[in-house]
Amino acid sequence: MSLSINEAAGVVKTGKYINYIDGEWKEPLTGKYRPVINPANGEVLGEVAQSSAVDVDLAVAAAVKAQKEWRLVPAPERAEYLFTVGRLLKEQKENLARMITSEMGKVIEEARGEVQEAIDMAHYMAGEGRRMFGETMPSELRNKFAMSIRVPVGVVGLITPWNFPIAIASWKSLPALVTGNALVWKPSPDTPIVAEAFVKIYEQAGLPKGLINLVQGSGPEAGAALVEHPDIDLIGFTGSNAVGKKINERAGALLKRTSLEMGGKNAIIVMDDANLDLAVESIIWSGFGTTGQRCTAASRVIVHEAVKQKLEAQLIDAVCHLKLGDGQDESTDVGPVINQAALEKIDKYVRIGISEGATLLCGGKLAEGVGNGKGYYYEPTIFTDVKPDMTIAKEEIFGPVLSIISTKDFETAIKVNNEVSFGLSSSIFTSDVNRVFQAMRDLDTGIVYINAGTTGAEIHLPFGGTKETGNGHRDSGVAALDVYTEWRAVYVDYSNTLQRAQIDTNTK
Ligand code: UN1
Repeated sequence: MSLSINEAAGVVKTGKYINYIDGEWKEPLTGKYRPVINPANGEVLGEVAQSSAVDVDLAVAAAVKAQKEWRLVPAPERAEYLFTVGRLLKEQKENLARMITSEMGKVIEEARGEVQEAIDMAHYMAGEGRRMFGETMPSELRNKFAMSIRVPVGVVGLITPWNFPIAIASWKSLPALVTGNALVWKPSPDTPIVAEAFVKIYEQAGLPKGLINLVQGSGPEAGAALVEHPDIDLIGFTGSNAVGKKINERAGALLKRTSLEMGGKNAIIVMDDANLDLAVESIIWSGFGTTGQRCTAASRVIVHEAVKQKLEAQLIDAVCHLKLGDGQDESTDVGPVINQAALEKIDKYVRIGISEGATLLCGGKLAEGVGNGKGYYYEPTIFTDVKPDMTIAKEEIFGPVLSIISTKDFETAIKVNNEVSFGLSSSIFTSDVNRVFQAMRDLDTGIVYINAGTTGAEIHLPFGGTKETGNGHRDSGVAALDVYTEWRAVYVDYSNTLQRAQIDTNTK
């Protein structure tokens, strides 16, 4: 078999990407596989298992068994494994980054940033092993002690996307483990290679067997089996709105917990008093970084009419300088999109934009002549004169397409930002301190940036959004502990008498 990408960096070898169940690497019982493709050049990187419910059953059984012992391990001791995971991620940072670029296409500098995000998360959540604060509070009765403590939820099913294949997996797996849960993880079938590498790091760190189980496969088969499984207590999901809704409906009927992080339609507001040069740089970075395939990517620019023309001219000029290509090349600015289906979806939206009357400023078509011609490249695209009710201004495209919407004032800009169905990230460029604080209050998104683009969330803050972006939960930050733990209220009565709350009190 030929070695594929960047042999020198010692990274991706063609091979079979299989399951990890109860501490062992196992072929799927289905015996089915599908190819893994490098989106930059169409090269086959290997094949990934297509597991089904029978594989999921084995993984869940292993997790149930392992969690029984794990929940009794003191959290600071659990955290020791996480510190080791952090160290190993750091040691293997470059290889992991190369893998990410090979299988999902983001440029290498961003892939390194993504691995760093997982490292940060490992260290942060390891620290939680010595915090994981509960509360103590006074009891209303004498000689009685009251407190709340966190207990693990149990066995957690994780379903993660391809766009941040290690960072998002780290946001969910690390807090779940440190709080005493066991896991069954189904990564995206587009990024099985880095998923395997991440599990190998857990294995190398000596994590007891059965605590993390990897089931490679598709959403409709392996993912659905995870949602259906009676021993799965919680589903942590990041992905499309359509799939998230289905998961929530089914999990709701089964009374399972869900933590869902779904799309965005994020906007950058540029006011007439903004630093335009900074706004342009940030729009390019948030709009076309990761080829627009971040949940946090900017896909709308809401610009004050007084600076619209100037901003457009500067954006067109900046876009011209973006270099498309294989992300393994350090000089590439914009990599491919994930696959053929994504390419077609993006192009479909661009056609809709044109037919609904938006003005194409640049791009608007598949990029030709990039690399060997077999990759999935789309030209960075900017529309202007977009009206808030146009399809391209409302729906998530998940590609390198920006829509410029003009606004006459601040209030309208906020209103336009808020009237989409998603609420992940938003941003405003202005030098008016009053507007800054109004924006912090009124932008209806889970993340708000002032004088910075919509991307770049840090792992010690809550990540997630309002409205159809999520279901009220947050990844990362201390908020993640609320997802993976239950609150337990504990009362210790040391009076040696029957004391009746609400009755035997002196507060009458
Ligand atoms: C995502 O796109 O789902 O805030 C994650 C950011 C990154 C994470 C994005 N730190 O852009």
